[in-house]
Amino acid sequence: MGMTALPRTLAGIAISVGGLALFLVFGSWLLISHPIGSTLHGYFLGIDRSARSKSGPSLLGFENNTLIVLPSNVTDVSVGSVASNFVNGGKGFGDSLNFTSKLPPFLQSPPSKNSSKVDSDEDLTTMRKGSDEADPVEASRRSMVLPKNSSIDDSGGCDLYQGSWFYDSSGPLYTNNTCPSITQMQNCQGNGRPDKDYENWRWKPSQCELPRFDPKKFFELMRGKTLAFIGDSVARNQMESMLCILWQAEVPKNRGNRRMQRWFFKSASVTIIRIWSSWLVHKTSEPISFAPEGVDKLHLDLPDEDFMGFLPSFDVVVISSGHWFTKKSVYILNNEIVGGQLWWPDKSRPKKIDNIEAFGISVETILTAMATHPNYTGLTIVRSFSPDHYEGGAWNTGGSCTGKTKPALLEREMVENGFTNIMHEKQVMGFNRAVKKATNRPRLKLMDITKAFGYRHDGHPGPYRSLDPNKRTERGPNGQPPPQDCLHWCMPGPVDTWNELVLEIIRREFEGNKNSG
Ligand SMILES: *C1O[C@H](CO)[C@@H](O)[C@H](O)[C@H]1NC(C)=O
Ligand SMILES: *[C@@H]1O[C@H](CO)[C@@H](O)[C@H](O)[C@H]1NC(C)=O
Ligand SMILES: *[C@@H]1O[C@H](CO)[C@@H](O)[C@H](O)[C@H]1NC(C)=O
Ligand SMILES: *[C@@H]1O[C@H](CO)[C@@H](O)[C@H](O)[C@H]1NC(C)=O
Ligand SMILES: *[C@@H]1O[C@H](CO)[C@@H](O)[C@H](O)[C@H]1NC(C)=O
Ligand SMILES: *[C@@H]1O[C@H](CO)[C@@H](O)[C@H](O)[C@H]1NC(C)=O
Ligand SMILES: *[C@@H]1O[C@H](CO)[C@@H](O)[C@H](O)[C@H]1NC(C)=O
Repeated sequence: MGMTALPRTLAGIAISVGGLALFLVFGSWLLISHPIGSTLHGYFLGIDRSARSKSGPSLLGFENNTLIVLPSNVTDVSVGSVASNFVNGGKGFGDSLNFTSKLPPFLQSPPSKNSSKVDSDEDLTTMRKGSDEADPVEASRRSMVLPKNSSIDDSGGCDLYQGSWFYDSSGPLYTNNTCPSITQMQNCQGNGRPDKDYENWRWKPSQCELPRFDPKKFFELMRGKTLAFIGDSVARNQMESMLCILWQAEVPKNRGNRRMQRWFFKSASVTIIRIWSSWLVHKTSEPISFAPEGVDKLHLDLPDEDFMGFLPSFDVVVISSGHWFTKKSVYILNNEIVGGQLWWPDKSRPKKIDNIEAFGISVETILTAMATHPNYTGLTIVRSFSPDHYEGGAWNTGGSCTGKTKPALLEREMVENGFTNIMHEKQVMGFNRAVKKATNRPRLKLMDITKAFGYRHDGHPGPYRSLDPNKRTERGPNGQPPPQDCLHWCMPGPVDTWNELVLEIIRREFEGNKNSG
């Protein structure tokens, strides 16, 4: 499903979430909101109505597109989900699928509060703000994915996300030997992966070229500026790819501290930062109502204050989330428990939202907060949901990307991933809502990589996750695949393309309408 198809799909689903207009004033967390009750009411009505009117072929289509590859025997009947409402003819909340099992817990390492690479405690708030910030181009303020205009970037460039992969023998931008900052789990060559072609495929947008990453160009555009990556371990994956690419031009200085990784490139005074935020929203652990101490409470209507405070010092933010919504947590809206993931002690009590809805709401919350922040004028790039490739099952039910050495070059070689598709839909919906509410010359861009990276089942570490010489890399005699990572991306590898896209978005934004291609 490409971007052009999305608006149709969304219209078909027609879930109107109503005005979940939660708006943050930084520091005091003042909440100006429509009554949450009425919002949720409209929300549920919308689902019921569309579910009723959507029986027949389109319902089946929806089922085929989004749910067909889920393991059929995964059942969690405690969670209401939009997906199951469609499949079950809109019977309401109660029947569902357990999306949790899609991802292995060992992949989702928590942040290291205690970075060993610290050499400075300098706080970010003291950072110099770039003074030579280019004026945003008037015409490029709107999103690239507004409905109906989705295939045309209004800054004059082509749609970067429609295209195909082609083999490029000029090789990757760095190697495992020329970049010292690759996390071992993503050092596929270093971990013994025998094939190498996955490093050589490049993305070609249909209507233009995506230039090979040119560090000189990047430094020129970003002179005096700060680029921050905010998110989970997949965001770290992307940040490290960026570091590796830039490292080839200049060795940076580590200026990290306890709260963030931070690298400084002296020649152009460019700073690259990474802040960990698993869900991007405010998280507490104190007991609330029937949820006890300990289990994470996610306040879906409040952004994560840990990074919001730093925003004014950032010029470009690449933000992403999603996979942690499969983890155990309680969902809170307006200080009320509205749902939970892998946590719902009282099965007789209905959940109002599931993890997929929670994700959509969180995206709207965080992007709205950024787009209405009075002191943040940076460019926000939302990296869309990163597809995993546990094909033929979940991580623990035989799903595997082992043995994939080439991208899926044909549409029919690509295995539809129901969880990815619906998470992507929710994210785009949340993004579009935030764009509508944005004030202050917002610069929000969706970097919509989900479809393009659906083809890259060859780009994950698979079983080559560690240096362990005794690791299993082949299927066992019973057909059981070895333990493997089909979520993160090898470095070098397809993830480097994300940073070529980041550079192209920055170039279009800072340089204006010129099309590179
Ligand atoms: C894009 O959509 C807006 C409104 O949604 C419309 O005014 C504009 O003409 C459209 N532009 C193109 C190029 O389709
Ligand atoms: C924005 O900056 C002004 C002036 O420095 C400050 O008074 C205000 O508290 C800031 N607001 C936010 C939300 O950061
Ligand atoms: C759903 O998929 C099955 C098998 O992949 C196919 O036979 C069927 O025609 C599809 N249904 C629709 C409505 O696309
Ligand atoms: C799903 O089915 C497969 C094959 O029948 C089985 O091995 C596996 O244990 C099942 N998983 C669950 C969660 O029931
Ligand atoms: C969902 O599946 C996971 C993994 O198979 C399992 O650990 C978990 O208990 C299930 N969740 C519920 C609520 O049954
Ligand atoms: C940091 O790590 C050291 C040793 O690894 C440990 O003693 C210390 O308690 C840690 N500090 C924090 C804040 O986690
Ligand atoms: C890089 O990969 C090669 C195999 O292609 C391996 O021999 C080498 O040890 C790796 N280097 C590092 C630093 O991981």
